[in-house]
Amino acid sequence: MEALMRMKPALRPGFNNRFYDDVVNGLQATPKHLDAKYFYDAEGDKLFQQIMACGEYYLTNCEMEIFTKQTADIAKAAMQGGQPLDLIELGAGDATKSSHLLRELLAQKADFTYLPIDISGHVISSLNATLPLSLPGLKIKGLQGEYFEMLNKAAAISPNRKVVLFMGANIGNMPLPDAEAFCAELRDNLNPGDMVIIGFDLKKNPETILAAYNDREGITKQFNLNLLKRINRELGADFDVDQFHHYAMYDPETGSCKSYLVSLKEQQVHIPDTEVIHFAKDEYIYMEISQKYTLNQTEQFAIRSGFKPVISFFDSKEWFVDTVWVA
Ligand code: AVI
Repeated sequence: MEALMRMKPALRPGFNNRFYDDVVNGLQATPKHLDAKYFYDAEGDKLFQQIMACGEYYLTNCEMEIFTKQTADIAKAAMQGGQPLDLIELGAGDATKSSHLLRELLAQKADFTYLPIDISGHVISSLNATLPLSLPGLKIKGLQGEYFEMLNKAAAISPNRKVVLFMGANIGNMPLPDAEAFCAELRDNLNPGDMVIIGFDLKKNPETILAAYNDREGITKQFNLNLLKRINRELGADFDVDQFHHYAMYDPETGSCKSYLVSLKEQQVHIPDTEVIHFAKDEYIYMEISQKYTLNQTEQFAIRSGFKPVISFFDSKEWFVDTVWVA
């Protein structure tokens, strides 16, 4: 292992150069930052499952309530405009929530194919193998890769009308301008009449939001620290994770919830083949944004990116919305 770490990064077998470059650039920048997409290695996936199951993290339960209690109405909205259709899910994960919609569409004998898209090959092969067993008759074609590349592939596979699911408030992990650019690009990749169903976490009591990202058990803290551990594991760095404090804050005016890791002392971190990274005491690494919206903002967002908002589905507390836009 040590010998492997002494090799030039680009020469190591299986080395993720993109990860290395992003980490080094982020830690050499002012202020320091890391890309939240790197939270999700095997350990990060497990910690995220624990976050979703913890009491304070309301988002999953709210969206689950929408997809279990309003399944027929969501199916009706998706099927408007005729069949057959391709139901595409961006970042499908284990499809727990969307499988309720799939079951409903099967019960209604809709002519559709489910195309989950995920960056993880493991996720896609597991969905391809398990979903047809729990949902007999399901036509599934999992696509492993980047969202827009796979959307193009889906368009090339069939001319069917597309309904794109983008759930879990994943859009919240993009800063506002990036989220808008993402929606505009999504629109450019669809045809008139195609639809998207997007999950947004809504503005609510600031304490409720903050608690979701600062849970008492410290799972979110571990989730953040795991990225430093991942950098140690995969890039041979020497972060002392006990010397970083997890700090989450929510600004009710802008709706942005942000998390940081704050250095508890002046310290240095070594990453092979690059300059030493210096941390002043109290210097922070910006880790993640989880943007919260008003319904009105989501509608403006739809319009600015070339969609027409059609219908919105809320949970009973109106903390979360899955909103349907037509291209
Ligand atoms: C995946 N994403 C929507 C989560 C969120 O709520 O922003 C990620 C997360 N980060 C900390 N807790 C959950």
